[in-house]
Amino acid sequence: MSTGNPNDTSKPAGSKGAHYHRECTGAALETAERHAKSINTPQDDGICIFGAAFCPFVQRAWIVLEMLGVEYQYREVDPYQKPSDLLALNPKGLVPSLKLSCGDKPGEVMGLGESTVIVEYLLERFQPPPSGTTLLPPLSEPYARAVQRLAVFRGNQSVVPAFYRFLQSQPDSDPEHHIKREEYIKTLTNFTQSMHPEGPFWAGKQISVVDCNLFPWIFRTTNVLRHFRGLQLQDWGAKEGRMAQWLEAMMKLPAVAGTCSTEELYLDSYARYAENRKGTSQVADATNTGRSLP
Ligand SMILES: N[C@@H](CCC(=O)N[C@@H](CS)C(=O)NCC(=O)O)C(=O)O
Repeated sequence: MSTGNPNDTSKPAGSKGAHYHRECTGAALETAERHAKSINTPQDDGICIFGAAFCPFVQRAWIVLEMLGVEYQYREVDPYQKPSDLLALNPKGLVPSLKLSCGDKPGEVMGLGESTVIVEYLLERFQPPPSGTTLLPPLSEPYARAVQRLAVFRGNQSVVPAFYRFLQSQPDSDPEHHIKREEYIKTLTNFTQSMHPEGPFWAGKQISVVDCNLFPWIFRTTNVLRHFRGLQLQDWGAKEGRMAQWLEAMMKLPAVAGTCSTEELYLDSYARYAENRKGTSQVADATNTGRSLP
């Protein structure tokens, strides 16, 4: 039997025989390996992202790094065995965290946490981005920028917490399980309805900060929630129509596909959430106690 302790490497957090992954797999592993080399010296203005293979908050920042085409180092850490250099960057010990030597004070290393703040920081710092792909409308269109930020804000308030409420709810013992399922589907329906009608991306032809920020949970709906909660594509409008078009367009982008591990990794990693094991994570604890997510 698994101990449920995510630090147990022999039979750690997954379901029977599941393996606790301490590195990415598949396309994400290739991307991580391409970015394994340290560029974070006081001389070279480097960025290092501290990430964990399974983490959707990491994936949103990672997609943005890839979309912008910037130089960075990817450093895989176990956020449940917080290494001291992670804690030095971010006292909460959460991933993603950025390690920056950004030249404001030469030689000084600075940390930054919170995935949505990290995304905003990257968008501001790399202007224009090396890839030429801007993920927000130009500064001359402040309203259009605000609308996209509002969609991110709404997604963070709805899709993200409802995902965990549904995943952690136990079908056999939670009398509200069905309600939580319907509530989650409703957040996805609302998100789909807020999309540009023609697409393929949220705002139309161009990928935006909205797509990058929400993709990780919607992607995990296609594998984690399908596997553990039986949620099929047709149940949430993803088999055809606008959501299907959006998912297909997102998965075609190398910056997105290249941050996805294989399905096995997600199923192993989320078994502890699906069984709602005690002490799974700060996110899981907050979900169980009705607090806002960390
Ligand atoms: N609000 C944070 C949440 C980040 C977060 O919860 N990350 C998880 C991994 S998905 C973590 O580091 N968990 C470690 C813990 O629970 O102690 C963000 O947006 O960056």
